[in-house]
Amino acid sequence: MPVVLRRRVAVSALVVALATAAAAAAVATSKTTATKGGTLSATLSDATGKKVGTVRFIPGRNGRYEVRSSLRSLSAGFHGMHIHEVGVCDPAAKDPAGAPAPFNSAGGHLKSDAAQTHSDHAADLPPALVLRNGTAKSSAVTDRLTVANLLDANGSAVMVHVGEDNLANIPPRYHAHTPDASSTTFGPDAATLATGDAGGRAACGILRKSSR
Ligand SMILES: [Cu+2]
Ligand SMILES: [Zn+2]
Repeated sequence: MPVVLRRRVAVSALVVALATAAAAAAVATSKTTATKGGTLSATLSDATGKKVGTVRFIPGRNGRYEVRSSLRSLSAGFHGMHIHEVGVCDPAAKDPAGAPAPFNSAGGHLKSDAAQTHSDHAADLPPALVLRNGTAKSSAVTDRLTVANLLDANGSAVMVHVGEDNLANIPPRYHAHTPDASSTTFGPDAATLATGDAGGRAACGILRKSSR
């Protein structure tokens, strides 16, 4: 190969290498931005105002958060746990029909895309397993969340539900028996795809930047 051509090949290889490195750096930057701002935490209270523990969001590598929870004073068994889209934990909240519905003020499950359904919501976390003494500890890593989404204009809240979360795992041999036309719906119905049927809201905590 003539020297000039060899140089050209070397230069274009260098250009490709630099472009690849720049692209990698751009990806790394966007992933870091996802969890920028340090640890977030929520102090959860039940509907009587009693504190039932904390959930912390610790930034990890590649835009991941480790979600570490330490809970108490809950009933034994599994409890659905999610992030809800509004940072308002009102124990006196009501449902649209006017019936008491503690913490309904926190809205539905946080999404990073409007088309998401349960259990693919950005919000969805593994359920909490509460021991016979009422305490629960859990740690899970998620790559679905960003600080921009968690701490957007209306904030967000961590919610522990009264009941278990079915994660919308309803095989198609089941069909809905609701009074509307959805009795022809096989598998998870609209309510399940919105919430996982975890029932009422046992404890709620507004997510904030942690001072620690
Ligand atoms: Cu929830
Ligand atoms: Zn969900």
